[in-house]
Order: sequence, then structure tokens, then C-alpha cells
Amino acid sequence: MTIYAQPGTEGSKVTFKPRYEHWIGGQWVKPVKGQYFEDITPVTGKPFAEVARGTAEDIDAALDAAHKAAPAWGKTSPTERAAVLNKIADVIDANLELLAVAETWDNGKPVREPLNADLPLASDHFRYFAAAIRAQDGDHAELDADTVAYQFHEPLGVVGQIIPWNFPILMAVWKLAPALAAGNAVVLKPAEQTPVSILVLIELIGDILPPGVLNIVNGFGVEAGKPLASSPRIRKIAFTGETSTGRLISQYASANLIPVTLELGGKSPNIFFKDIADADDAFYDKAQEGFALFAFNQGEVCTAPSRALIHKPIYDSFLDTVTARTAKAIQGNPLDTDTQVGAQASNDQLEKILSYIDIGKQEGAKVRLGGERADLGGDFAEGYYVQPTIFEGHNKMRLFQEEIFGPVVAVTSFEDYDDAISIANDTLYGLGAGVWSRNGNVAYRAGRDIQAGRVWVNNYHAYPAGAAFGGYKSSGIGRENNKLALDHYQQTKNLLVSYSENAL
Ligand code: TXE
Repeated sequence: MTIYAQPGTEGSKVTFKPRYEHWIGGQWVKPVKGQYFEDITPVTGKPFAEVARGTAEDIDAALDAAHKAAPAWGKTSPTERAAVLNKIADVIDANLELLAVAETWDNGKPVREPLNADLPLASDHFRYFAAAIRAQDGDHAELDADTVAYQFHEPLGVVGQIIPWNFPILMAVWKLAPALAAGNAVVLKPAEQTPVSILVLIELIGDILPPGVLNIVNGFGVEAGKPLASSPRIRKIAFTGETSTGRLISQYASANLIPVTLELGGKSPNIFFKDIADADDAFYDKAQEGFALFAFNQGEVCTAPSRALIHKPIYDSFLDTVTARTAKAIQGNPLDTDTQVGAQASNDQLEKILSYIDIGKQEGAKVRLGGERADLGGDFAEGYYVQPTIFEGHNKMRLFQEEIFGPVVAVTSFEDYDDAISIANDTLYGLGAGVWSRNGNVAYRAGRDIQAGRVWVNNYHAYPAGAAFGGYKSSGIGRENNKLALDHYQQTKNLLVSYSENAL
């Protein structure tokens, strides 16, 4: 067990600056309008740094820098760009504890997550796209004996990226790695709730990239995000966040006829078939863990398994077991490596979750576990903690249909295979899903029948760089991860060459 010192106290791995600016053209730049906002740590509910409050003028300055840098960066060889990405990965690995403490302080997640997942995944992501861009081939078609059509990948130029607050560093990296690998210059806006950990990363990696290739403008959605997403000076916008905001981003982008990738909300079903009770102990244990993952990262995960569907014959016994197991999850100081459930990212998010817990109770759902704000006392009394909460109800309830984005799972039973699939697909969303069965036929069919972009079969919450990720239905457009993400950041150039000596 390690308990990291709180930033600002003796022995802390990270020392935050009192004030953070924008990162534009390879340097720290003050906001044109001179305004700042406070970044609050959800761990204690107290402000810890001021951050530049960006506006359209700052976005313009960042776009100027990006346009200046884009042509030369776009012409570097894949080998050169791969070397830069690999260097960034090395710096992340070398600063693991510093970045993990910064991420925990900014977002509230237990430090074991960035140490073991977010940051190792982030450095691996850069390495994956470094390799992918070097391995990417063009294409050609022989149209006739004298005519060849060559297909080349070219960078789009300058792209915009808007980031959420639930995995601040990892979500930035998911977008940056393919964009930079493909040779684009980027203007990125972090979420206003969690800007600082990304800026701490920039302090470490900023000089590795040529000035202007990566620019960060901080600020709020309408003030800074909208001018970025609606600018005619970007060739693409990538966004992760709420579905309703995703619709707005689409509208802004359509005015300029640029492509969008949207990674939006979810209400992911996690389906437990009856045969798991007959499986060996290790597998049954793994399935129970798969249920309890709804509280992972405080439920602030777009693919959180927030609806559990349990086969009727095992409903009571499985629910008793997983309720007891979830009750043992350690909630406490997020800087303690033993802690499994930390703080919600913001006061707004805390209030949203508590209001959904009230809605659940009013709808007549039965609380099996939790159902209240968690009071940790001491330093953490003002922090944003919610007890892991298990509700029983039915799929028509708002609890089952609306994204809560908290450590709250809505549980129901199903009769048979068809019933399971019909409940699973009775949702606006289609981002993630889980299937637990030792019967290969059932598991495979369910994986194919569920309308979601990622179905985990006999595992959950794995995010390897090589596995394509994205939503069906209202959960989004396009894919991240996997080499196919490069397509979203590249233009196709077709060069149609005649080698014939004859006249046309
Ligand atoms: O999201 P927003 P919020 C869901 C989750 C959460 C809810 C609200 O259910 O409770 O959304 O969170 C920027 N033009 N997810 O309000 O508003 C904003 O500044 C341009 C799921 O924080 O979508 C931030 O950088 N940009 C999700 C980013 O969009 C705008 C992760 C996300 O903020 C903008 C986060 C605008 N008009 C929340 N308005 C997931 N899929 O993982 C806001 N932004």
C-alpha cells in the first residue's frame, strides 16, 4: 500500500503551478481577454490552480500557430513522426507517478487507475500509432495496360479535438496519437473540469513536438469549444462527451462540410447467462468481478456496465453474491493505492448522480446497496463521493434508459436468450456491452446480436490500442483505437497516371 502525499504538501510527486495558460505555438500564452477560472479537485472539493479561460480569440491564435506548423509536419516521414511519438511514450512512462497523482487530483479517480491503466494505455497508444503509421501502405489499381491509379494517404491539415473529463489524459491521447501520426497539426480543448493534468503532460512533452503542431486552448464549451468546432479553419473535429453536445458539434461541422468523429453516451448491458453458475470457481469469480466493474472509475465511463441483466434461474443467488462483493469495494482517499472507488469528477456530476438515485427511488426501483452520498469525513468531507449503488427494477425505468455516469447499476432479470437480447437492445445507445457465458454458441450469438460497437465476451473494461472502439445508434460516429482510426485523420489522394505514349 502506498499513500501519495497531497499536492501542495511535503513529499508530493507533483507541484502544480498556481496558474496555467494556453499552450500555443510551443509556448505558454496568456488568454487574450485576460480571464481565468478555478480548477477544483474533487478529492477535497477545494480549488488548486487557475486556468486560462479561452475565447474565440485564443482559438484563432492557436489555429494560426497550427496552420503555420501543419505543412512541414505533414511532410515529415512516417519514421520521423514515429520517433516523436515513441519519445512521448517514453516520457509518460518515466513520469508515471507524477502524472498519476496529477490525474487523480484533477479528476478524483483512485490513483491505482492511472498507475495501472490510464497511463500505461496512453504510452502504449502512442507506440501503437507510431508502429501503425510506419506499417501503413498505399494502394494502387491497374486500370489498363498503360494506366495506373495510385492511392496515397495525406494528412487533413489542421484538426480540432474536444476532450471530456472522465479520462482526461487517456481521452486526449486517443485523439492525439492517430492525428499526429497521420501528420496533422492539432488544436485541442480539454474539459473545463479537468484541464490541469493534460497541461502537466504538456510541460513534459511540449518540446518534443515542433512548435504549433500541438496547441491547447483551455476553457468552457460554448466560449472555447464552439468557436473551435465551428471554425472554417479546421478540416475535422473529434469530440467525446454528452450525446446532446455531440449533436451540436455535428451541426457546427456540417456548416463547414468537415468530417466528425463523435464518441458519446452509453447505457451498456452486462448479460449474465445461467450457465456461469455451473462453471469452475475461477470463471464464476471472474463473472462476479465483471458485474462489480460498474463502480470502476466511479461509473464515469462511457461504456460503464450500468445495466445488469441476470438470467432468472440464477438471479437471486448471483445478485446476493455480487451485492456482497460490491459492498466490500474500498472507497476512500483516492491517493491511496488500495482505494478502488474515488470521487466523482465535479460537483455538477455529484448532483446529477444523486438526483438519479432519487428518481430511481421515486420510480419504485429497489435499492439493494448504497443509494446515498458517501461521507468520508476529515480532509475528504467536502469531496464528491457517492456510495456504489445497486438498484433492481425494469428496463422501462429512467434508471435503465438514461446515462447516469456514476457508480450506479440498474439490475433486472431475463427469461431466455431472446428476452436478453431484446432488453439489451431496448436503448437509444449502443456503445458497449458484456456477455458472460461458458456456452460458446450463446456467447458468440449474443455478441453479434447486441447492437453495440464493443461487446466484451467473458471480460469487460479492456481497452487495448489495437481494438476498434466506437458507438452504434446515439453513441457516436466513427471509431477510435486500432489502425483504422488513421482513416479519420487522412485524406485519400488518387493519382491517375497514364503511361501510354498514344494521344488521348
Ligand atoms: O459533457 P459535455 P458534460 C456525459 C455524462 C455526463 C454528461 C454531461 O453523462 O454526465 O455527459 O457532462 C465541451 N461546443 N458524458 O456536461 O458538455 C466541454 O467543454 C463545443 C459522457 O461535461 O458534452 C467538454 O470539453 N464544445 C462522455 C466536452 O465538450 C462543447 C464523457 C464534454 O462536455 C460544447 C463526458 C459546445 N457547445 C460526459 N459544450 C463519454 N462519452 O465518455 C460542451 N463542450
